[in-house]
Amino acid sequence: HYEHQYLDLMRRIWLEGDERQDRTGIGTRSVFGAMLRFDLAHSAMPLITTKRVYWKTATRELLWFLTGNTNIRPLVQQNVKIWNEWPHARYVRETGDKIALDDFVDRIRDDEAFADEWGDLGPVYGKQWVDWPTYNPVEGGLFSKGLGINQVAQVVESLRVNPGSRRHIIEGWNVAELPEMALPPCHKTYQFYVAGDRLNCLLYQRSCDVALGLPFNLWSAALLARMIVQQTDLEPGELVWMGGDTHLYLNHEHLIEEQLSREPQGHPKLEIVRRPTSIFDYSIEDFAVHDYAPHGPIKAPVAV
Ligand code: UFP
Repeated sequence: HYEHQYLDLMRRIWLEGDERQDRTGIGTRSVFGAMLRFDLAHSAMPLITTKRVYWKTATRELLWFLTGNTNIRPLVQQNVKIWNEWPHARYVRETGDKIALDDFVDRIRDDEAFADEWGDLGPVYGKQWVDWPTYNPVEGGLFSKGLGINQVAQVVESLRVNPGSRRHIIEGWNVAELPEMALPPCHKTYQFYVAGDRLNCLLYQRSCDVALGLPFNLWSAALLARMIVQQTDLEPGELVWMGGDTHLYLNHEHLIEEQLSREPQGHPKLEIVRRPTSIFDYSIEDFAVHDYAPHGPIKAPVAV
């Protein structure tokens, strides 16, 4: 079963990883450099079955990236909570107001001006993917903003007209803008490769929370690949995932022990029920998952 790769990685990190202090202060066990490979042929998806993964949440996040929006408000309005902790922490830090997370999120949802001021994550994934900034020199050694670059549109086009290219890349790591981002990109580089009529996708992730982040990141990368497959009239190939600092948080012990005691079950498939006119026109109703009967969910706190 494809999922044994994931469980083996989790087990190896938990048993043999280096124990390290990390930015969040929680502490991790970590390995550096890891690879997983998943065959996406016949609509197969690397969806984790040893706990329930909320693939619709991850899908909504990916669709939000593709809009170029970097404010959490559209996510909050869809009840997607995954980015809420970061703007909340910034608000508490900068105002000294110790508002509870739930109350903060209600305000983001109900108060547009408040959301404009406090809901933005800075130029994270969405901005870089579809509107990477450019600069034009002006007199006096200054620069003015140029037109943004839509990397996603460019990759879809380059896959169509020049499939053999070695330059099909979507990059999130905009060095100049890292200081303005709530979190520098984790799933930072996607590369695509056409082999015959199959589209392969490689994701390089610099930092990976294997327990909470990776199930989402695998789903989203495979989903992005499938959408591009549909838009380029190719067939699904392989998803190759590569991790840099690949870790487990020490406070996720209960999740890890529980998950490692479970057996993968079933082979979920993704059906895309409609063919939108472009990569930017998908909506959540376009996706249906079949044969997903996972074990129950396992809750654990996210490290902020
Ligand atoms: N993280 C992921 N996947 C993501 C994401 C974050 O695993 O898509 F946005 C985890 C990795 C790490 C933390 O534990 O979030 C980011 O912290 P740092 O920037 O210090 O690597």
